Amino acid sequence: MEESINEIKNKTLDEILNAKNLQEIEEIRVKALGKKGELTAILKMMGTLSEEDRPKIGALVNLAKAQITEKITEAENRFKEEEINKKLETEKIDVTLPSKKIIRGSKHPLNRVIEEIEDLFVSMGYDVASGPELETDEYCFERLNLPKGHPARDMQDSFYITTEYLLRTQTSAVQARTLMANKDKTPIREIVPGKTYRREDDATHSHQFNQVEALVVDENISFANLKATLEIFMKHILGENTKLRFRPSYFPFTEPSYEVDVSCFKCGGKGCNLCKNTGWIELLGAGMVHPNVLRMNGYDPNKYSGFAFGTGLDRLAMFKYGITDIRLLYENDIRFLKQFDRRDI
Ligand code: FA5
Repeated sequence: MEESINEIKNKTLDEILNAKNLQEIEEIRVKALGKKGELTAILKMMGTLSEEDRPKIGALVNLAKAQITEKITEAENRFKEEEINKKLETEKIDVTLPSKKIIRGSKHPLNRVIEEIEDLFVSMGYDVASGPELETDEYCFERLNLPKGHPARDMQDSFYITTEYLLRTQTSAVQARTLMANKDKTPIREIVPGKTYRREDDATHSHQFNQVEALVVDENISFANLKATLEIFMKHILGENTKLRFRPSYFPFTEPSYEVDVSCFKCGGKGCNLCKNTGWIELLGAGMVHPNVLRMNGYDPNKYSGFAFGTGLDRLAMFKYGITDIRLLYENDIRFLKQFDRRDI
């Protein structure tokens, strides 16, 4: 019996040495030590042995079991480690490889300019207001001192939907809405960025474009307030060296009215192709709110005065970023838009 125990032990130890993987080790363990294993079978026969042989054989079997178990554990650990090393080798990450590029969207140049203007005016205590793009003739014209049949209506070529409704031609429509909604309450300080529509279409005129309107109404508002506000506005957007020039003009809703030019920021006023050698660029309409407009919309012109201006945002963005065709702003060409994903412009 001793001999067959040794034989099983040596054969099993040999098999352990030659095993190639964890699965083979498990098979060897079951064959020698499992419920129906060879050494287990010998233990089961112990009852048939004599009293003196029993402890001797028992000790021998236990010793063989212990040796086999030890070698099995050693082999298992070795195979597990090999497996981990193999995994580490195949799943290795090269941290020096360049990463995948994350494609990030960019802010549209118009939105950049709008946000910049909003931030500036909010910091000066203004509200940001809005109104409908599908507007009534009443708010777009009549309440701005432009009754039906007034020749100045021809200054803006409108998209009429019905005789009463049109796509608003100017953000000035919101002036009348604000005054009517506040009815004699002051101060009013608001800017209105928004889309406007006219029947026009060339490199500097689009059928849809953006304006930003400003309206201030209070007691003792004067031309000096308008001038100072416009200077802060234009210097902030176009640079500290920007100069302004007020030219007398006509708008039915302001009196006096002005067209305001800014010194050409490309040549600094010396004259170049951008400003057609004049040194100036026309940028906005402005004036003191017409007494008729105040009266018509619920404000006493003897007590209150105000100023308003309206500028084309597209033109402002074009000047600021050197864009030569307004249509580029609306074509969504990714090559054009990608130029504006820089944070420092
Ligand atoms: C007006 O629209 C007046 N509502 C401005 C105003 C407001 C005057 C408050 C007085 C008081 P005008 O039609 O000039 O004015 O347009 C203002 C600006 O809008 C222009 O200077 C120009 O920059 C821009 N603009 C006008 N038409 C177009 C167009 N088709 N495409 C792009 N920009 C345009």
